Amino acid sequence: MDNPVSFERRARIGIITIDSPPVNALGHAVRVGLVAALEEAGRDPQVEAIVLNSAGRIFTAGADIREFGKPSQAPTLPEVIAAFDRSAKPIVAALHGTALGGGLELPMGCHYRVALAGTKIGLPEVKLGLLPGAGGTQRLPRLTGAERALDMIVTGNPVEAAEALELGIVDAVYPDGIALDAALDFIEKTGVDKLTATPVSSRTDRIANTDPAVFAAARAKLAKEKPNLFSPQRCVDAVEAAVQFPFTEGLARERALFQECMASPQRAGLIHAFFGEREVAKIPSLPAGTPLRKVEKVGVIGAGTMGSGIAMCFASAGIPVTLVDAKPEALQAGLANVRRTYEGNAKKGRISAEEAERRIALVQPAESVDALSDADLVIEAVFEDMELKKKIFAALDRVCKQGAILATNTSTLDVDAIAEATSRPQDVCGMHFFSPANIMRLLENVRGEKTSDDVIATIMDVARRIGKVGVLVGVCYGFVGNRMLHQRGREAMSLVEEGAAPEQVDAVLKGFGFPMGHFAMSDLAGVDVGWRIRQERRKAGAPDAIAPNWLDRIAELGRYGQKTGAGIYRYEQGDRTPRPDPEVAKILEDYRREAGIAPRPIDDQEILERCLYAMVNEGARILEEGVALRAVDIDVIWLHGYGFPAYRGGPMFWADQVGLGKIHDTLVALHDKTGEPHWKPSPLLERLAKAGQTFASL
Ligand code: 3H9
Repeated sequence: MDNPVSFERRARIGIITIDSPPVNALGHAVRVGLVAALEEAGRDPQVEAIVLNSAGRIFTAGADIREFGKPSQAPTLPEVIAAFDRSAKPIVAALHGTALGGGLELPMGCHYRVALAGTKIGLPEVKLGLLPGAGGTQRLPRLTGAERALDMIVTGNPVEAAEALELGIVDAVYPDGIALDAALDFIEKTGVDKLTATPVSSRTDRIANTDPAVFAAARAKLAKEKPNLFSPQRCVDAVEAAVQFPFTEGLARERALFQECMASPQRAGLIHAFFGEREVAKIPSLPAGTPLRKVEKVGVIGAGTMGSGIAMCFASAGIPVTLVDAKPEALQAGLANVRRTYEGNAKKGRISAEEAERRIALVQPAESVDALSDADLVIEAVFEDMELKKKIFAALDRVCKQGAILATNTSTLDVDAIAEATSRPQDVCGMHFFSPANIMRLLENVRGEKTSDDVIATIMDVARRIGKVGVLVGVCYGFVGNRMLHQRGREAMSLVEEGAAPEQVDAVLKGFGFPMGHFAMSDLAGVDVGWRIRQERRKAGAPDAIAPNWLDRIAELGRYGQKTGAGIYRYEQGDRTPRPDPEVAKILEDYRREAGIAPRPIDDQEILERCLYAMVNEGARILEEGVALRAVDIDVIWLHGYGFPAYRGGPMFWADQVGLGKIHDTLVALHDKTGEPHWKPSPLLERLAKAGQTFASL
């Protein structure tokens, strides 16, 4: 492989260039190259100042994350940065695109930094369960003061170049052009002789008078907002060390804390989540170079909450949408929702008022599907009624141009049966958005039996264009996410039937890291929604239909959840906090008595195992059937659609950490005890457990 770092001299300036696509990560070869180039610059008597820059669209994305967990190879990143820090010749880093993590720590080891406008600059390590481990926690406070550094390091959020200038992270911002030219201009304007090789590490002016209260406040805030996370608290410890100790000691403290984070299971889970999000975009079965269909005009049918939310996904990406609803009042309500949302975004300063108007104008109303004759992609989002959907697809078949992609947003119905209502099943697929569609990042793209490869490639690309995490799934009831949720729901209901309180089940799931418990989520989504689905499943004689239970009783009483002020919990006026309700306790008591169930105390461990192992077993079945391509696809669905805690990596990754042998044995014990068929371990889980393997090994 070519050397990813090159050196050249232009007159009195030595230029070091990193060129390591795709993101100039600072892997071993780059680190070796950087040290060699710096030595060459140091040796060359004609070089008076040095520029560090890089090729491509990203300055550098930081340390090479793929090296984590492997033995480190010298020179390490801190060693490379130390060499830059002590260079006798002044070094100017030329930033463009993105400078993140080690990709900012390295420039902070230089003596000056210039950036092109718009460059994103930050230390996002905390999002990977880490802290900046190459001097970032020691040098950033020396540039910005401890308080701002703490904020950037603990949130991991980057700032743009203009703000970085205000904060003191960079010394100059250039409007556009080439970063190298900007650095050369900076040197020329300053004068080579005037540049000094004063390292950031030697500065103390910005941290000298730090109020120790900022650390206590940061710790208290984290304990409240992110009680389960390990690395944010270590970030605070490391920044505190910057103000408490001389640089070298602070650096040693940072290193020790970094190693603690590196060894934590949260780091492994978060890095799995990072790569998983990128992995799901790759569909191994698609032939290389599968062409993409053009998607420039979109139609959405159904102007309800879902349909108008989907329309906004496209409008936000600058793609015009025709929103169709046969009922004029529904159409007006949908458009009003679009307007309200965008105007609200503008009010909160998330977008400009002009941008809000531009997006609103991109959504055009129509009362008939006839308006969709030139749409490239149509997404149907009417309510779950097979006959209605078939009618709509037959109409689309008549109206839409050849090559248009016809997608259904169904969450429960058979995409293949819908496709059969058209003469072009190869163009039909599912695009299952999650509510609220304009906010939730997950998109289950459903491949029907006859969906063509180019349709699959196109909808995966569409997901990327509208900022969603698209995951390809096959046809089955509930696809991947809801099918597994159904298992968790059944267990949660059974646990309450047997004696647990709904709030106990929810507390266990929240303690595990879900943002809300199962029953609080039911109240949010509407208890009637699950009730109707259960009734349909019973009517259809589905093998996994759940027998009538206490939750049906709650729905029968009109307690539909937040929207009716009471559901499984009670709610106070204008407050969404779920509060345990004595009336529900009474309903449960009566229900158990009538059903002849003697309630028993249930411990938290049993709740956790039954809720989650049921999901893992279903996930294994889903994998076996090929409904999900890989275990990581299931993980990503749960991370982005259902709030599975990212630091646990997703249900299948988590199961691997627990040990498939242990899960298998618990499933067998539950099956022996209850005789319930759903507790029978799936053949895949059984095979992996017996071979001592993991889902990741598949
Ligand atoms: C760190 O620096 C630790 C130090 O403090 C201490 C060390 C001692 N390494 O996201 P994309 C891959 S921790 C390896 O699709 P975009 C990525 O997987 C690091 N690979 O592009 C993908 O591969 P593939 C702190 C990386 O334009 C390809 O590059 N830094 C890395 O949408 C393209 O990525 C971060 O946390 C990496 N560091 O977004 C930044 N980064 O094609 C992490 C990316 O095989 N990176 N890849 O699927 C990002 O946030 C985004 O990638 C970035 C570009 C915004 C840079």
